[in-house]
Amino acid sequence: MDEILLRFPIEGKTLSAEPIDGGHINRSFLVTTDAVRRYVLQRVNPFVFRDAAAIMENIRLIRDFLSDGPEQPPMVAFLDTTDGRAYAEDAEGAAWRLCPYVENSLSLLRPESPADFAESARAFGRFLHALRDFPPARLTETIPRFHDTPDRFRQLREAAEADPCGRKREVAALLDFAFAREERAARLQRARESGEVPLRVTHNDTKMSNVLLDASTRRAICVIDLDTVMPGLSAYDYGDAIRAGASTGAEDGDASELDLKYYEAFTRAFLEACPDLTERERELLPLGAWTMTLECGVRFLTDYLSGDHYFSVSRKKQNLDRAGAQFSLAADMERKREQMLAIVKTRI
Ligand code: GN1
Ligand code: MG
Repeated sequence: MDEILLRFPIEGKTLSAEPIDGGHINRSFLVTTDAVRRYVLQRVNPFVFRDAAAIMENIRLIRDFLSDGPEQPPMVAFLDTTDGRAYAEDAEGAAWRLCPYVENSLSLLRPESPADFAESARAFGRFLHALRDFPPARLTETIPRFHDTPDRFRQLREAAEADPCGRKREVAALLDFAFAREERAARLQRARESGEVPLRVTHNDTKMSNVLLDASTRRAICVIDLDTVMPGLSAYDYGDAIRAGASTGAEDGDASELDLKYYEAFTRAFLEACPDLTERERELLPLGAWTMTLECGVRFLTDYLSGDHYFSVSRKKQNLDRAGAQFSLAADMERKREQMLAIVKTRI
């Protein structure tokens, strides 16, 4: 790591680099120096992101676009290396990048109040809205078919058939749960293909922890983790945020339910920040929440069956628990469907 840090124009001498927990894919470190500034150093997971150059180029394009626009939602800026590159490569070919640490900020795994959650809705909503005129086709799909739910089901089916770790029997009930919903889960993808809702530039990983809050005011500072900013649907960003933030339990915890207070707080703030969603987009938001929840469970379950190579785990059955928690949340959304629809339809 020291050798990597030497390739960036850091102020002062490095004193320490402490791991920052939270993400399931990349590895992040808080770098402290003997100067005033602190930094975040991040290793991009090359197994998940095959083309680091494309990610950094996407981020640059968005940054340039936003800094010219009227709304200018703030973004974290990565530093070029001393030889002018967007990242440094290690001996294994993995990309490392560096940005200033935003002092006095918080990244919450889960919102601590509906007000926190509404702040994340404002941040993700503003981001979506500010990029409404950015042509999605200019971005590289850093992970192709990322929110293509039918394709996620295909991968689950393949993993269950191959069953390389002999875990299929143990997860039979979860597999039944998922496959019983496969048809409905494909509706969002159909809406994308038929063009009934517009393709936008979306963040695609809108969990609460991907918004920085000001630790004193608890207002959103900016959204972070722009690696999966790609063409997508508004329902992805809305839906993934609800999945992660409006549940009563942890992502890898016991059965979760949908907390309607959080759901409503997020929905109001999101709709306010994105005033130009079409009627059809608005109608599809509850389906988006359910689909993103189920899809995430399908991805965790696929990874459990495949031997936990994608999402990092700190204990053996963590991906299994994550899948179970997503499915219980999706089941609760089925019970609360009418209430969800009513909240989305309410005009302020
Ligand atoms: C991963 O790396 P992180 O923690 O931001 C994943 C998301 C999942 C999320 C579940 C590139 O996000 O899609 O929703 O875990 N990111 C990628 O917590 O697969
Ligand atoms: Mg991410």
